[in-house]
Amino acid sequence: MEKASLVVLVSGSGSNLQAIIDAIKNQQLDAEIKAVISNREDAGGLQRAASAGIKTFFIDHSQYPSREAFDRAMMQIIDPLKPDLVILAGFMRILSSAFIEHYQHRLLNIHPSLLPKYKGLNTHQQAIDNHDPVHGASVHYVTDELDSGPLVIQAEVPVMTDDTAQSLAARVLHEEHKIYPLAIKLHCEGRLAFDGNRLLLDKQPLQKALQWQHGKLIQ
Ligand code: NHR
Ligand code: GAR
Repeated sequence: MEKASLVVLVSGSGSNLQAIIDAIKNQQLDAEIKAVISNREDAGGLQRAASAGIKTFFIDHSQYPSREAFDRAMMQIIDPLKPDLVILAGFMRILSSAFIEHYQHRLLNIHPSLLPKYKGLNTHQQAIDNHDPVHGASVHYVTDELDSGPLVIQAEVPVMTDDTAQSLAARVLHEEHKIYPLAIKLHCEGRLAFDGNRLLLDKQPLQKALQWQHGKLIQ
């Protein structure tokens, strides 16, 4: 099978991007990152990409008259690269339906909560405030409804009584770095597919997310 091409969108430090770069380097993932795009010029993710010899693009959302105009500018960068998969890795702009439809079924996000709990922002503080015993991260395909597309993999972490949003975020991020490359690998190997809007794994409906537990994927 030909190596899959990826485009990664970031806004922040890019540690998930780094986990993907490392998985490719270590031959755990047979793919090539064609470009990394950021809406923030100071994103650590742009530096990580440059250090890995990956083409980078900075595109400032505040210079566009609408969300859709910004999204169309990103599409003009992405489309000539013909990616098999577009990856949101700490990308912080909500995307318009024009963008979502264009990359339907080949757009993945990682979200720092056990979806459907805590859609949107500030997930770690919400888990602490609600005294949740567990928290975690979810990889999902992106649909028009925010943080609600079909789930691929989830990982849980315990919430400690003395956790701050920062300490909890770090524990979650560690799991993110495991599950995101794995979900990307499943997509690139052609093991994930859609039947209408239903997600299939190895041709069977994926009723609930795969769970990452004790270093293994469990169905
Ligand atoms: N777009 C769509 N249409 N659907 C999703 O599921 C998306 C999406 C874009 C990004 C990531 C998501 C997350 O995992 C994501 C999922 C940003 C915001 C947000 O409110 C919410 C969710 C996510 C990403 N962003 C503010 C906005 O006005 C800006 C915040 C900032 O710049 O710091 O876009 O959590
Ligand atoms: C990650 O925890 C990711 O799940 C979250 O931001 C962090 C990015 O870290 N994403 C969102 O909150 C999307 N709204 P990174 O830049 O080091 O990968």
